[in-house]
Amino acid sequence: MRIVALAGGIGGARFLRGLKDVVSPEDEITVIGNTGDDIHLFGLKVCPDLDTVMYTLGGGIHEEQGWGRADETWSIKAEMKEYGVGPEWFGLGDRDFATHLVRSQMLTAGYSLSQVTEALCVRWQPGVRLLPMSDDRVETHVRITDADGTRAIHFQEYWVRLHAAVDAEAIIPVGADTAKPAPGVLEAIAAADVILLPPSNPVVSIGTILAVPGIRQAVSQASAPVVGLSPIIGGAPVRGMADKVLAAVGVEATADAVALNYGGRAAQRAGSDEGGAGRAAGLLDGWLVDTADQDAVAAVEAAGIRCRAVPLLMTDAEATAAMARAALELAEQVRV
Ligand code: FO1
Repeated sequence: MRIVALAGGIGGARFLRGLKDVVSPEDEITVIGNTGDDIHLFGLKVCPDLDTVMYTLGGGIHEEQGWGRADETWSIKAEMKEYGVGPEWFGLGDRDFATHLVRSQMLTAGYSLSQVTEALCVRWQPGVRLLPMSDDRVETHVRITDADGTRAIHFQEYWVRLHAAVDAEAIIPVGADTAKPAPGVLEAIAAADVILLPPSNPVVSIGTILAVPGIRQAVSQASAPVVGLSPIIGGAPVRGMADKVLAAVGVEATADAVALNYGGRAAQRAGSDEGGAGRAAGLLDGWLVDTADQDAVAAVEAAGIRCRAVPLLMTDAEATAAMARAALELAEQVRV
């Protein structure tokens, strides 16, 4: 079976680890990774979401943090501080720097981000095919207003330096409108037997992937069943600050609101939906909510999206595997 997952950082990577535990050896998993979190620092290109998937599935992740390397040291960071060269707020460890050095050296030599990612994965053997959503530069910025006035700042500054403490007025995936899907992305979606939307941030992770022209349409028109898992449990994000960016796009931080924002596609699959002018094409056939959100099931089903309530807290490997199993089961139930 060919499984395609659109994934962001920590939540997505952890889910994928559980997915790997439940699939058979002959199944292929293709991950389309978000690159909107990418940031250029010290002349290097850092790809947080691609690296989190690669390190998590490859066994190098710092487990508690969910990002960066295990057994990290910080000599380079300390030396940069001595030189007074910032930013200090983004923690790049010595081992992690090697990834960014190899990536940046290859990009400078003319390799594409896809080729670089493939090369880095030769070392890490994540057990999935990891494709960047695009080889073109896309960087998510956030418009905020604070004492310094209204301005757009890089997503990482909003997330890491400000801890999303100020309201996000707008989320702008800079470059998305002219970006092209990376080689193999549209083909993987079209050839998929199952498409999964893991519990990643629906705005800045999965939303950014869908903002690359062609990707949302490809998912919406895919013959494979599309099943998502709610990143919101009991009205709050499990980790991170998804509620802050959901507010920026006018979506309530509830399990059903996130599903409705992705939209259902039962109507268009039945051929009865002429696709309202300007309305984004619906994506979902199925949606998993946590047992705490049992009362959200009816609203999701009313939108033509099959919905089930199962435990969605990735407390350990078994819980995560059970979630992945539930998602694959729901995919079979909604397969037309
Ligand atoms: N997140 C933090 O909260 N603090 C950090 O200092 C930090 C550094 C960092 C370095 C490399 C990397 O790949 C990720 C890093 N992250 C850090 C996490 C990052 O902000 C998030 O993983 C994603 O961008 C959001 O999913």
